[in-house]
Amino acid sequence: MTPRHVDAKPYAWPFDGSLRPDNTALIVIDMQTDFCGKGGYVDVMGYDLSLTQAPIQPIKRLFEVMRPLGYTIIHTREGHRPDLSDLPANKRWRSRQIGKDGLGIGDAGPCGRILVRGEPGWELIPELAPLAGEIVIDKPGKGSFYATDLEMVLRTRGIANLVLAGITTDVCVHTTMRDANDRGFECLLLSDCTAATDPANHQAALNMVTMQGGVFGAHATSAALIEAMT
Ligand code: C5J
Repeated sequence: MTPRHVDAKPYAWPFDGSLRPDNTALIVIDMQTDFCGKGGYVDVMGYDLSLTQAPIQPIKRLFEVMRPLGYTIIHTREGHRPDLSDLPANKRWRSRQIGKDGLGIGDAGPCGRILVRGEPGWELIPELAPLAGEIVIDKPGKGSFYATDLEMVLRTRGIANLVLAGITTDVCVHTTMRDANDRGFECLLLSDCTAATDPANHQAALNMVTMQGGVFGAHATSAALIEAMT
């Protein structure tokens, strides 16, 4: 088979040229109202929503290209059980240090209880709603592997290459990329389909990927990925 590579940094990705719909998945991390919608958690914390909203259109475009080609699409949602039995006390305490009026995870905010499963703010945004049959992973932490069946799903489908999109670059996306890399998955972070609540952290997260010959994988634009896939 002719090798297919994406023009990526610091190397043409994937390393072995094996970019195919049957072995490559797109994982879209935490595109929830709580992270990019008015009245959600990021908004309550006072961060600039335009930053975390920036990846919405590029991800939408990626769906339009990857879905008809047959690539696996996976969505994740960060959130906790309504009884908060899976919310560590320190995570809750820290979240209350910055939120308006001391609001934190589990508390009632403008979009319902913050990061609680089933609440309006916890839902994936309608623009990027999963199609029937697409996999949705619910995770209590920042990484997508911890306390989930993501690895089992990827292994069962024969996925070797993982394309990462979503928010936020420096937290849930990076944690997932690092965990995936340790598990042997070949990772590509999409620079325009991810964002952080601080642009400097977004840039730093991209730079980190390029160290040591691609210490966690590589990064590229969605345009470069689309060019390689089509
Ligand atoms: C955060 C995330 N930042 N999805 N979650 O708390 O990155």
